[in-house]
Amino acid sequence: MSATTVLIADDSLVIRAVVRDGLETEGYRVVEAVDGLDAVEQCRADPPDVVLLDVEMPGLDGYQVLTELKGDSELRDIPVVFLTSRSTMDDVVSGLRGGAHDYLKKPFEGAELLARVAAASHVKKLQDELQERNAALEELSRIDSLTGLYNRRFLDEELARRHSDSLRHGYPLSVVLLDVDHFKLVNDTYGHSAGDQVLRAFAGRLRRELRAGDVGGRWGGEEFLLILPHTELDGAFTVAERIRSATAAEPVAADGQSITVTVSGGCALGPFGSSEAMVKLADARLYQAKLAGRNQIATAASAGLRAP
Ligand code: GH3
Ligand code: MG
Repeated sequence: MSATTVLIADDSLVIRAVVRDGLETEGYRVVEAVDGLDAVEQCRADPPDVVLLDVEMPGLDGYQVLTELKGDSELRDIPVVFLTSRSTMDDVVSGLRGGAHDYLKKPFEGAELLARVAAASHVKKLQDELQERNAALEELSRIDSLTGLYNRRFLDEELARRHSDSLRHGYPLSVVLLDVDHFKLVNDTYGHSAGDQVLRAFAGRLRRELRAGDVGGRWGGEEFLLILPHTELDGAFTVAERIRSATAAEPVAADGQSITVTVSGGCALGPFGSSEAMVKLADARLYQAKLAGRNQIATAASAGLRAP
């Protein structure tokens, strides 16, 4: 793990040297700022874990630096400890009200400096851990637990984003809805757990077939949605058809059995109307493909196309 970085912002060379000395012996990495503006710039360039901030400095004073840091979403969580020779309660209170984590009155003892920096650094570590956990949870909330693909919630949001982006920038956007044929029969014949394994294997195939920039996920049950930006209908058909033919050609090994499934698909080219309308059209074409005998991909031009 890298060392905790403390930025000391003070216009006094002596104070900076004393602080550096005390903190470096304890294993901290120390960077120095000579005034308020320098402190803000250094925080933006390389955010430290803790800021020790003098109140009276030329240019921006400590309160103004604090305001800058708190107004920046990338920097607002860095704990700030004021170093102040002003010791009235008003000064302390206005610092804390402005979002400072703590304060230290000059002149200070080395031991007190270390204790306050350690406490501030501990708070920062907990905050960082919480943020990482939140990011992991956020990622999990987009993922379907059976297949590891994106789930319906994410696909809805992503398609709405891509839909408005393709309208704004004028590029084609295709969607493909794929549905496993007679999947109820797979469950009834081989059991639900074998059915689950078939869905997982199909998800793996989708992942392999999609290009960077394409998005695929589980729309629900045994239905999967592909979002293909910058893709015309023939391109969408090619992708879907590749997945269809590979699925039909390669049986899945599940619970000691070899299970062959087929998929049908419907493609729609946009952008038009709304993202929901695009999926609705793909769904209507998927229905045509089912009616026409399954194991085929339907596009606008002609329902029930299958490559030779
Ligand atoms: P079609 O060719 O017309 O699509 O027929 P189908 O049997 O695939 O369609 P139907 O909608 O009648 O049945 C879908 C089945 O998929 C029923 C449902 O129990 C099953 N299913 C949905 N989600 C899962 C799942 O997560 N695991 C398993 N094993 N089965 C699932
Ligand atoms: Mg089905």
